[in-house]
Amino acid sequence: MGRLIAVSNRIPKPNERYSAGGLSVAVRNALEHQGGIWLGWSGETSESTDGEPKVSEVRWNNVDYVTIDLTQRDHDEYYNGFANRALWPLFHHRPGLTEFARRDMAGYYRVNQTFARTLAPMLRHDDVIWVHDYHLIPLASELRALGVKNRIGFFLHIPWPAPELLVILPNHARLAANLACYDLVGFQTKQFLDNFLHYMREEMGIESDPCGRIEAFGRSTQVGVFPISIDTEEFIRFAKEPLSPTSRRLEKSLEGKMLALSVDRLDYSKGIPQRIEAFGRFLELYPDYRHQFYALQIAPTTREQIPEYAEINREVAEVAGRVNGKFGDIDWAPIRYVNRSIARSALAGLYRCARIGVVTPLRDGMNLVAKEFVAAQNEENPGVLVLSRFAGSARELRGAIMVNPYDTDGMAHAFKAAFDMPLEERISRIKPMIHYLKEHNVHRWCREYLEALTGQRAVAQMPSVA
Ligand code: GDG
Repeated sequence: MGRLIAVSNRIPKPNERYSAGGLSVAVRNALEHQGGIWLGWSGETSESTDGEPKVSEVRWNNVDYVTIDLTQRDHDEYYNGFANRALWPLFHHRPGLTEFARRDMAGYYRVNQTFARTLAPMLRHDDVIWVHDYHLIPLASELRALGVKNRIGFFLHIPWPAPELLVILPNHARLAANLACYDLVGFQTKQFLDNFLHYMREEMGIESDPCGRIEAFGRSTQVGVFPISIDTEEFIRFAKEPLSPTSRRLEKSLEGKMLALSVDRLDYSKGIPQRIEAFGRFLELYPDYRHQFYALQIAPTTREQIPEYAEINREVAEVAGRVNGKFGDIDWAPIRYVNRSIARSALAGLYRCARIGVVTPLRDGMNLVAKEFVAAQNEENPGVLVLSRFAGSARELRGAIMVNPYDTDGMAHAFKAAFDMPLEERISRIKPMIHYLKEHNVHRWCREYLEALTGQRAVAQMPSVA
């Protein structure tokens, strides 16, 4: 294999090794090992005078980090528009929040063209290209249009929707044709892969063979399931370190009460208001638990320029205030809400302080927080994971208490079961999951994907489960 070329909407800073997430660490390891390029948006907007975008390059440990500025219009149409107001809500099964505008769609294709035009002249014939996520679905077709013949893979980090929802997008057929320009398309779960194959069969009349190969639009594309994971050893290591000052402050403030912890980007797909509502219901059904626990929600703001995100911010603050007002006392309030980011190295300690980890998205590609929570637990005295059946990780983390986040009473009962769970059962649930995550870490995910992309491994259609 030649060099590895990774492309994603945003890329980490070259020297940001430990503050970056597991995905960045794994992709960066592969890039440094093979040598290569990581291309993405700089996070900046600037107006171009000659029609060409501002491109910056930094070389660090065998890797060229290449970033492109967007114009304000690109940013509005491609990022805030088509990617985050059309694809994100629709792929998370929220058609009511989906705003489709032809202008945004044109911006989406235009930015993908800009990425392709920037990348194509940098390529060597044996480079292998790995494209990440929904912002860049058309990138391979734009590269192919420029004559690029290299192997190109795509990995979708978010769900692929059911066919009857996908067809709401006026350009659904074009997106499918865009995907067919890749040599390998990876999904997080078998359900998302099945949604895609079902769409290809029903809408396009294209069948896959038993190995997950589809012949469409004059090309052959392999599809497969590659559930992403975390840097498990890193989390275990972090969790074993002495508690950070942040975790110590938290532990002290609990005054011996139990902690239910949730960590999410502030996003309507994560089910945060429904979860806080369920804590209110829990206190209504089981008043003996008043003063017995704190539910801490950490939710840093994201995508704040998009109106639906300002709305979820308001909604979470409102429901947390209401539940605290109704069930709180002069010396205790059940919900603690922190609307900002916590240092990555402190997160593992917080996970370890928690009796329950509450991860209840309405729909989620994988959800790495669920895996991080499990990896951070003390095997001799672990916490309990309460997990939405609609998170991709529910397919693997079978030792969790599974919930339906739309069922407030069901969630309330699950909180009680989790708080009451005897030590022996907590241990017997957590141990196989930790063992599974040690085996299935993000480095393995990265290796298996790249081996499949370069034809060194057959694609497994069904991942193993914990
Ligand atoms: C997309 C898909 C898929 C969160 N708050 C803080 C913080 N985080 C970190 C977590 C975790 C990451 O952010 C969030 O990852 P998730 O997987 O939970 O969710 P998305 O951001 O929606 O990611 C998702 C993922 O891509 C990977 O394929 O699993 O389904 O939606 O690592 O720890 N990190 C820090 N402070 C915080 O306050 N440092």
